[in-house]
Amino acid sequence: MSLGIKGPQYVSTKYDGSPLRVGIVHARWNKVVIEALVEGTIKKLKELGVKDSGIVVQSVPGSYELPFACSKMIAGSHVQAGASATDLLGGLNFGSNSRSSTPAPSAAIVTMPQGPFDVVIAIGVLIKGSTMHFEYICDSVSHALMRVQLDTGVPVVFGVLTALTDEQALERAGLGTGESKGHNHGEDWGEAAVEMASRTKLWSEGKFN
Ligand code: DLZ
Repeated sequence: MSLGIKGPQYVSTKYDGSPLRVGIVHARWNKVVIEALVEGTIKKLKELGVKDSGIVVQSVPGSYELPFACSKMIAGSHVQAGASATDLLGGLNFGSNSRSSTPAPSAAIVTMPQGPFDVVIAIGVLIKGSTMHFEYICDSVSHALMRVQLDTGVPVVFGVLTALTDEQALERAGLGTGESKGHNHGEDWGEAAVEMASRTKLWSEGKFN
C-alpha cells in the first residue's frame, strides 16, 4: 500500500472513553472480514478507555438490516435506562416505614443504571456482485444510517465497507494478501465513535472546547 494523503487526521485531544456506552451492530455477511473489523473496533474502543461493560454487540443477517437495528437499539437503550432508574428508586424503598434506620434488603441488590447509548457503530461488508443488489443496498443503507443519527441525535458511525472486490474488502480489514496486509478500518471506527460520543456530550452542554 502506498503512503498516500487519504485517511483521517488524528486530533491531538485525547478523549476518555471510560464513561461511554457504545452499541455495535454488525451484519453476518462476509464473515471473515466482519470478524476482523469488529475485533479492530473493539480493540480501539478499549485502548481509548471504553469498559467491557460499556460495549454491547448485536448482529443482524445483512447490511440492509443495519439502519433498523441501530434505530431499535438506540430506542431500547432508553427503555433500559428508564427501567434501571425505576429499579434504583424501588430499591430506595420510600415506603410507610421509610424512617426506619435499617435499609430494606432489596436496596443491596439494586443494579446500577444502564445509560442510553452514547454512540452506535454499524458494521457491514458489501461486496459487488453481478447484479444491481450492491448499488441498491449501499445507497439505502448509507442514507438510512445518516437519517438514524439525525433523527435520534445519537451519532452513528458508518462502519460499512462498500468494496468492488473481495481483495478490497480484505485489505480494509487488515487481511490483505499482498505485500501489505492493509489497514483495519475498524480501528478508525472505534476512534470516531469515542470522539463523536464525547463531543456530542460536550455540545449538548453548550461546551465547544
Ligand atoms: C442479499 C445480499 C447480498 C447479495 N450481498 C450482501 C453483501 O455483500 N453484504 C451484506 O451485508 N449483505 C448482503 N446481502 C443481504 C442483505 O443485506 C439483506 O440481509 C437481505 O437482503 C435480507 O434483507
